[in-house]
Amino acid sequence: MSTKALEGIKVLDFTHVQAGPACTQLLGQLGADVIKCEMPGSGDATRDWLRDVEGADSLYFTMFNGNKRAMCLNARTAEGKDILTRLIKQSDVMVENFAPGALDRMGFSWENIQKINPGIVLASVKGYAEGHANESFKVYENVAQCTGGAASTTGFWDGPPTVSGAALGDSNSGMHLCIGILAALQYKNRTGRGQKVNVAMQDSVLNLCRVKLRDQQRLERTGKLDEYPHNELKLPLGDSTPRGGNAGGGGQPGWVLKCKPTSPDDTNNYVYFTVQASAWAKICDMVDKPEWKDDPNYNTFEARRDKFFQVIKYIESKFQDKDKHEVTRWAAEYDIPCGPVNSFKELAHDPSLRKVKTIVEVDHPVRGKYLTIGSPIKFSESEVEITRSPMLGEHSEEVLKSLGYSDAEIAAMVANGTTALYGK
Ligand code: CAO
Repeated sequence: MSTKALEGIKVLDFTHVQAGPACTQLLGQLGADVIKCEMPGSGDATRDWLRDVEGADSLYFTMFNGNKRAMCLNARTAEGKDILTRLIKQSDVMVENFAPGALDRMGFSWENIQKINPGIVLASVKGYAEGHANESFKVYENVAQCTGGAASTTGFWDGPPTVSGAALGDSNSGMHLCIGILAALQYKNRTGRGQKVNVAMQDSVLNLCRVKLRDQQRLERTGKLDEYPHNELKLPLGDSTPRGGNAGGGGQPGWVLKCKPTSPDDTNNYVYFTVQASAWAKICDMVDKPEWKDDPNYNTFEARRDKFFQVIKYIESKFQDKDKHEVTRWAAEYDIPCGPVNSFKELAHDPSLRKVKTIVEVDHPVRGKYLTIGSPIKFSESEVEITRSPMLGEHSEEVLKSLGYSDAEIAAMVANGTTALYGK
């Protein structure tokens, strides 16, 4: 018996770019049968974005579309609408992230989809929530990082708003959508009823910026945010949650501290060091300052507030003869939360990440071997298998036949542009 958690769940994947594909890829990794539908000829635009191997699907595409089958489907033709209708009938979940209104314009409004399959879960990502003043606007990753509050609170106080390298707008929205789908499937198990699940990119970003809304309310109520660097550096706070550089986010203060480079061109020779209040005595032991332990000028969080950078500079001075990995191990000996600023070169080649299957190598018939990120969710029982992305139209014939179309009908649909078959 298969141990895959979502074995037997059929997903109609009408997604493109990143937010939707990240969601359906995870469903596929968890064992669902995901059929990605793409426009004949062109397919998902990301197939050729930032292409690094002539004639092969880009890493953008391959890294977000593993664990899926792929068929070509032009839902603008009458036959295409018939295929889509049959796919909707047999699916547990339909996922899409077209521009607002695009599915309705195709003739597949939520009302119509429900008529075709009342038990289906229709899951959508859009830039803004339904009913929001901007609900009809198109949105990409960094736009969402700005609209959701991440950019205005990231970076340094004297620099511009800054977007993160993490896909807070796209992949994060896809992960929220995945949670919504799993909840809706559970609801369907209980009630037999399908439903529509919507996730807005702005909301998904905002959901990760909860502590910044916390700080906005504290600022409005008290006019102070004592744990921000502004306090010690005598910078104006303004009237909105400011950019805090590498500050710790409030609970436990911290900063990035420079260490010895691992090589002459190492630009990531830093650790993140947390000055956890409960670990203060251990920090004093570690950096050879036992007298700070009982000094009322240093031994409480409040006492250190106006000398955080002085403390941090001193701790940093102790790291100059050790690289970030040595400092991390050293801090761990004292049970102090600390970690290296890993470069992508280090992450890509980290034997531990390979061992735990968080970075996985898969083989692709056209581009050869490539790295992708495996499931960050590990199960005691359920198998998570990571497979390569499909070629455009690789499974068109197989899926169309399973839907009941004959060879002659498929040939006619290829001829009129409703579908396309890989390699033919
Ligand atoms: N069959 C028929 N029609 C298809 C099709 C298919 N297989 N695939 C795409 N189309 C149609 C769409 O229905 C749409 O039709 P309209 O002309 O009626 O709108 C058209 O092709 C273009 O789709 P689109 O508007 O979604 O694509 P775009 O490149 O113009 O916009 C994006 C891309 C991402 C900005 C937009 O889809 C969007 O805002 N999506 C929601 C938010 C989102 O997910 N953004 C993040 C994407 S990840 O970075």
